[in-house]
Amino acid sequence: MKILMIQPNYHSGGAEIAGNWPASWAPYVGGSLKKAGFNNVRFLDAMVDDLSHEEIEAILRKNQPDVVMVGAITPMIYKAQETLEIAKKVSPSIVTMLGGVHSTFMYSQVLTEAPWIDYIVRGEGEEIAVNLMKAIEAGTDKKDRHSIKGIAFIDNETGKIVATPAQPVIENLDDLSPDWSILDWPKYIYIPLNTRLAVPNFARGCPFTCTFCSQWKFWRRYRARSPKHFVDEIEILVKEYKVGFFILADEEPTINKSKFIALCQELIDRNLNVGWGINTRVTDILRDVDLLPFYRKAGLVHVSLGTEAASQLNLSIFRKETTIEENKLAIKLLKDNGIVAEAQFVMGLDHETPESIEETYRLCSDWDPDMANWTIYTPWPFAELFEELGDKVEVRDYSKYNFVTPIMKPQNMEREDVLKGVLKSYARFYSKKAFTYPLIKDKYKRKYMLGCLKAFAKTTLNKRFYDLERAQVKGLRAEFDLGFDESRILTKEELANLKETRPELMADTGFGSEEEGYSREHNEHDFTELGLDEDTVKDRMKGQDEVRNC
Ligand code: B12
Ligand code: SF4
Repeated sequence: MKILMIQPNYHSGGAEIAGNWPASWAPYVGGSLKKAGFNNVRFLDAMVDDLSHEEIEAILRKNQPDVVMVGAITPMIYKAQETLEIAKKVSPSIVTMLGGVHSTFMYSQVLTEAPWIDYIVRGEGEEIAVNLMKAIEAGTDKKDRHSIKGIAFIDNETGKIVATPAQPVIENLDDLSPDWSILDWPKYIYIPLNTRLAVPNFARGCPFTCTFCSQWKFWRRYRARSPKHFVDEIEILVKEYKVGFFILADEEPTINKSKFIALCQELIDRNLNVGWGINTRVTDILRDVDLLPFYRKAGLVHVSLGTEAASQLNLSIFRKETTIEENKLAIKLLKDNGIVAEAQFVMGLDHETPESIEETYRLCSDWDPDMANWTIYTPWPFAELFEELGDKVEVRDYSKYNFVTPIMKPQNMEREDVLKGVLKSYARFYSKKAFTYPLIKDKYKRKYMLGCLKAFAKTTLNKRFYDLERAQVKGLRAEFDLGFDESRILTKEELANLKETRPELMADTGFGSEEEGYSREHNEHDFTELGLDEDTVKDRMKGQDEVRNC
């Protein structure tokens, strides 16, 4: 059976500006298919190759796959739907399959809008894809699909949308067997180091339950691989595919301190000479202050820090003095240890004003991180907070749910002004850094920072950064058209009656929680299995309703 996996061609000019990132779902799901005996699995990266619909169609006509699989996060959902529509147009006999976080929760809307999608795979894809593919190959899928766990589809007989019970999570992540050979490696270059980039998964899920976040719901239970199994994979990536840098795809890589230390030790012992980066929280850096030289020795060269203080700042300026000091300290500690420190700020919350944007910029200047990243608050339609926001979320054009477009209008500011303020912060921050990066003494770090600057400058000039193409320069002023699809902006009346009039637009937020062991209410945790120390738990429990970006 010929299986073609496609990453939809979606761009928003955020993190992607650092280079060409491989889509990890494809090697992970593709690897499990191969292990199950499906040997003809290929991957088309329409995003990195920037393929038009016509080009995708031509490739599909030439290759005539039996199954087309597409993965999508929220902003790329329409592109994903369109990609699968092309597949059905090429041949109605092609089985179309969609997976990823958005359709896991929003299958009802997706199947209503895109009835040409045969199957939606909900949640962690490896095992479900194999079960489904076996049925497709045997020609029994239509007959048996009600008993295949973790899928959604339109029942041909009734015309109704059906979602089967969720598949249990993969308890032992050491069972993962990603097939990295499906990637066309020379494409995946990380600009800061001009080397190949991989995005492997060490741990999945998160033991916390922040109300604005959906990742903990998606993965359901926190699990980590054994450090040895994980580093075996890194060894393959380095030795077979010449990967020089990897960024962990994890939500919470450092929470289990002993496992993280073991991972670093394993990397040191194998002397793989590979750099890597993570996203983590300030408190983990402070917790591990004595270990930072050890982490650096293991190749950890870039740490992107969550945004607790920035959100506090938005909500009530300088309310928690200590946290702001902690952020500053964590940045200093990382820098002192030769690790690139990146600060992340979430902007555009309800209380944002031009003054608070300026204040955030000043604070950032004071902390002086090596890099700074301003993302715009995005209300995922399946996160708990979304329900609380209720009729405030009138923009339902999910293609703009991308961290670079203000979906929510702050009380006292226009959306466009949030965007302008953020862009101004970027311009000021990086124009200053252009003078200081060349003076960095550490050769590796200097190369890294100048590479980042190059990526930033290049994508600003070609207007890919932050989707700058939407700016119209009028004299000395720039005007922005946020480009929302008007038909996807709901009125107050529509919003008030959504559940009754448009039930398909509602998320299935209960995904997989009915099964024994998965149900987690907000603020309900069982950390015993992780063996976390009391301080870590206490720290993670505070400020759960505030916006963090892990
Ligand atoms: C790496 C990464 C990127 C890379 C993407 C690389 C790529 N080509 O996919 C880059 C840096 C380019 C990127 C960009 C963006 N990203 Co990003 N990114 C991540 C990150 C850190 C890891 C994702 C990952 O690889 N996970 C590991 C894989 C194995 O998991 P997975 O993709 O979910 O796949 C599993 C299942 O979903 C399922 N599955 C997925 N697809 C399919 C398809 C089929 C057919 C099947 C059967 C199963 C299946 O099976 C897989 C294995 O179990 C996550 C944060 C996180 N910790 O998860 C954010 C995250 C996915 N990104 C996010 C966002 C919003 C963006 C941007 C819009 C932000 C921006 N403006 O920069 C852009 C959009 C892309 C673009 N081009 O503009 C959000 C998405 C939230 C949402 N609700 O949709 C996340 C969750 C971050 C967050 N905290 O909110 N991102
Ligand atoms: S925001 Fe971070 S800490 Fe909170 S639930 Fe999501 S992944 Fe976990």
